[in-house]
Amino acid sequence: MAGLLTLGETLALAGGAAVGSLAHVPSLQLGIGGAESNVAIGVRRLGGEAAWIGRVGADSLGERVLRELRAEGLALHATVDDTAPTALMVKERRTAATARVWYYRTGSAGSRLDPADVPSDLVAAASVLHVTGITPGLSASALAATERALDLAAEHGVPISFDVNHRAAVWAGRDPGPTYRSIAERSAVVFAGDDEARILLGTTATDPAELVAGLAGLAGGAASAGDAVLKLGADGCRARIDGVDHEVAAVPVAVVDSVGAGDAFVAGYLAELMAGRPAATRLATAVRCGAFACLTTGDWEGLPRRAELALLDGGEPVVR
Ligand code: KDG
Repeated sequence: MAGLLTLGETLALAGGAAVGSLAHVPSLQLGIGGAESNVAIGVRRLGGEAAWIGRVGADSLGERVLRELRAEGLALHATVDDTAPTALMVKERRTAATARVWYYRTGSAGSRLDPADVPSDLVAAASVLHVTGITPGLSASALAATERALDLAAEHGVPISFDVNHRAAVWAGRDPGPTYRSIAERSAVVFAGDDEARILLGTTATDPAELVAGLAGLAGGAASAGDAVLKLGADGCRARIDGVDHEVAAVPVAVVDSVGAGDAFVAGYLAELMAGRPAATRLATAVRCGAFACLTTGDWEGLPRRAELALLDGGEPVVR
C-alpha cells in the first residue's frame, strides 16, 4: 500500500480524569497512545494512507488498541502475542499545564516486535517509512525489526522519516546517541526537539540555527543531504529543506496537554510531503496540527481533519 508505513508500540493509556496527583484523583480515563500510531492517525485524518506494524497482547487492552487504530482507518499488520501483555502508560496531569507519564512496558508484547513482523512487500510499497527513536530502544528484537525496516526501505528506495522522540525511561542506563545517529544518516528527513537534537549531535549548542544545520548535515549521510526539522513547541519550528532555511511561528493556543503535539506536527508535515506540497505548506500544516493536539487531553484524539485546519483562525463560534 502506498502511503505512510510505520512500526512501533502502541500502549493502553490510563490518564487522570481531572487535574491533580494520581494519589488523589478518584478515577482514570482509558485510551491508547503510541508515537508512531499517533503519526499514522494524523496522516489518515489529513487524507493520506497509513499502515502500522506492531504487537499487542492477547488481552482486552490489546483489543482496544487494535479497535481504535482500525477505527481511524489504519491498515494494521498486527501480531497478537499471547505470551506478553499489552503495555500500559499512566498519565498524570499534576497541573493544568504539565503532565507526567509512567510506563509499564518492560517485557510487553509491543516491545517484542521482531524482524519477522516486518513484511518486505509492505516496506517496498510504502511512500515513506516513518520510525522513531523509541522502537529501537524497546528491546534487541525491536531494534532488529527497526533495522530490517530501514534496510528494506534503503533497498527499495523508500524515503525514511525519523523523529528522534527521545524517551529517557526507555533508554535508561544506555546511550541512544549512536543508534539515533545511525538512523538519521539513513533518513531523508529528521525531526527533533532542541534537547533531542543535542543528544543526536552530541553537542551543548543552544542556537537553533546551529542545531538545524547540524541535523541537516547528518541527515541522509554523506552521499545526499537530507532535510532537518527542529520542533520548538511554543516557538514554532526551524527547518532546512532542500538546502533552504525556514522559520515558522507556532499557532498560539490555550494548551490543555502538549503530549502528542510533536507527533501531530510530524503527521502534518508528512501528510503534505506525500501529497506533493511544498516545504512552506508542509511546515504550516505541521505547526497547525501541533497546536490542535495541545487542545485535548488525549495523545491523538485532537488531531485535525483537513476541513478543520482553518478552525484555529477563528470565525463563527457556533456553526449550525
Ligand atoms: O508521543 C506521544 C507519546 O508519548 C505517546 O503517545 C506514547 O509512544 C509513546 C511513548 O513512548 O511515550
